[in-house]
Amino acid sequence: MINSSDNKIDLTVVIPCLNEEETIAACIIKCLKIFEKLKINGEVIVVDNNSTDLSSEIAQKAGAKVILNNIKGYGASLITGFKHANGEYILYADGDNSYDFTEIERFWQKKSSGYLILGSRFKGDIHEGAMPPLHRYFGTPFLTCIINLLYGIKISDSQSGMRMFKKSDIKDISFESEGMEFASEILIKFAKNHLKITEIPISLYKDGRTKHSPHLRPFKDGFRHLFYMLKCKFINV
Ligand SMILES: Nc1nc2c(ncn2[C@@H]2O[C@H](COP(=O)(O)OP(=O)(O)O)[C@@H](O)[C@H]2O)c(=O)[nH]1
Ligand SMILES: [Mg+2]
Repeated sequence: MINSSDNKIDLTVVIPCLNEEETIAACIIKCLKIFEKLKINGEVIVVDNNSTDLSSEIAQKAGAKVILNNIKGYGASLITGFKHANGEYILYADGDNSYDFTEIERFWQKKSSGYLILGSRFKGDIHEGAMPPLHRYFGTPFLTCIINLLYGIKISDSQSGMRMFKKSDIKDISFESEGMEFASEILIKFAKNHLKITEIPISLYKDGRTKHSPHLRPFKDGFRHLFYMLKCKFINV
């Protein structure tokens, strides 16, 4: 962690982590290097959800602050991470080495109050083996199309896992999704609160895992996204 004398943190990177001992250190090291390059006073927060491997120990050694979160789920971990973030801005991305944290530089150049900066893999590079064809040609385009139609937004990648916003922009927003549908919730809440969403191209690589498969369950999580989008539009108006 890099702290200036006045101790103001510019950027908090939040990484949700469940059994990512193979890749978490590489992600943190990239963050710390980019903080140094851009002279950002940054912190990395890893939110670990009872990993059964050495993720927490490795993350701590690599220079992150580790928060152990008992509530299961991707969304629950991010919500907890946001609460603990001290940075003026918050960026989050996966800890499986599929996103390139050196691309923080492009997010940082675009930083702006009132905006969610959404990394679009469809406007950038999706490397070989990085995204299953079902997600690339059906699931993500379908969910993106629905969210655009329902909420009057115009994005290309609703399922992107790399995003940045100003912490003060979410101070009056309460998030509720504990699972993967949190990716939709944050877009919906930004749209409903008249905040803007802007995209920048990012790269997606094949994750660095060899011991387990992704935590995302395509059909179950896909339906949770869809249900959440419809619920927010027609029930919790
Ligand atoms: N703390 C925590 N992290 C999670 C949980 N589920 C997934 N993650 C993390 O969230 C990120 C996204 O999960 P991933 O399996 O890569 O989903 P995918 O990229 O959509 O296939 C990874 O860094 C995971 O380790 C969870 O229940 N708790
Ligand atoms: Mg991932």
